[in-house]
Amino acid sequence: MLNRRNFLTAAVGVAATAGLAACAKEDGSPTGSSSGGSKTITLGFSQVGSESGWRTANTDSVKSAAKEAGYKLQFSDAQQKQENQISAIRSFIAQKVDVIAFSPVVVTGWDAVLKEAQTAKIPVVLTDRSVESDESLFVALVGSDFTDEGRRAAKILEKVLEKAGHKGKVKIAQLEGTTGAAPAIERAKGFKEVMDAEHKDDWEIVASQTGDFTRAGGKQVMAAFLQSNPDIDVLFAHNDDMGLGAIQAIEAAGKKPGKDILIVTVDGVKDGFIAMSEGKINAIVECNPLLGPQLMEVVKTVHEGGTVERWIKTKESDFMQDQAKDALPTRKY
Ligand code: GZL
Repeated sequence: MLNRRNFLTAAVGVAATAGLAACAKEDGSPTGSSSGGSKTITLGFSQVGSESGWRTANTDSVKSAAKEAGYKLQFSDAQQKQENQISAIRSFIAQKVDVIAFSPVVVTGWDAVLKEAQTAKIPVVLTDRSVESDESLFVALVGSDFTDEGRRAAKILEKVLEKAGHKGKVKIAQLEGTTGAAPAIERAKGFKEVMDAEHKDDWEIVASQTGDFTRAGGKQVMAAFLQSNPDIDVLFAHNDDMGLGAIQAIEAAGKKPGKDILIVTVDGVKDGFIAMSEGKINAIVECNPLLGPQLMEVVKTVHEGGTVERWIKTKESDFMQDQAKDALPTRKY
C-alpha cells in the first residue's frame, strides 16, 4: 500500500516525467504553455459511483470546481465497478483529454490502463483513494490518510468509552468498507495498530465484515452481527452510511444505538452529524470529500508542465457527540 514515504521518494522522478508528458502529446504539440495558453483544459474524471453521502459530496465538489476553473469535464460514474472505470479511462485516452483523474474503486488491477495513458502522454491524477501500482504511472494523489483515520477512530473510541463509563473488556464489531478499497484496508489497519499497541488485553474485534460503504449493507450486516454476537459493546463503521444503516438494525433488535452499543464512524456527512446530535452516534472521524478545488489546482499545474507534490492531503478533524449540535449549521457536506 502506498504511504507518505513512498510518495515523497518518488516525487522528483515522477513529477519531471509528468512535466514532460504534460508538455507534449503524440505529435509533440504543446498541450498548454506556461502562460496557460488559450486552449480550454479537458479533464476526464472517473468516479467510483454514488454509494454514499460522502461520494455525492465528492462528485459535487469535483463538478463545481471544474466549472469554476472553466475546464471541460468528461465525467463518468462507474457504479462501483472497476471494469466501468477502466473503460471510462480508455475512452478518455481515445478522446485525447488533457488530464485524467479518478478515484480507484479498489487498489489493484490498474497497471495496464495506466500504462496506456502514459503511452498516450496523458498525465493521471488519483483523487480520494490510492492504488497499488507502479508509482511512475500517476502524478499525484489528492486525498486523505486513511490509516491515520483508522488510528484516530481508535483514539476517539478511548474517549467515548471513558465518557460512557465503560469498564473492562470491549467487544467490537467492525463494518468494513468495500473489499479491496484503500479506505477499507487502511482504516482497518490504522485501528488495529492502536488496538495492538494499547488495547491488547481489553479490546477484541468479535465480528468484522464488509458493508460495501452503503446504508443497506450496514443494516444487513449489523443485523447478522447482532444475531451471532448479542453482547457487542461497540460498532466501528468505516463510513457514516454503514453506521446509519446499522442504527436501523440495532433499533430493530430493541437496543439503543449510542448507549447499548457505542458507535464510531468515519466521514462526517450531514446525516451522520444529525444522528450524532440525536445521541445515536458517539463520535465521527472526518474524511473531507471537498477535494475539487485542490484537484483543479493540480490539473492546471500538471497541464502547464509544472511539478506537484505526490500526496496533497486534505485537512480533517474529529468530533465527539457533544460537538454535533454546534457543528451542524456550518457543515459543508
Ligand atoms: C473515503 C472514500 C470512502 C468514504 C465512503 O475517502 O473513498 O468511500 O469514506 C465512500 O463514504 O463510499
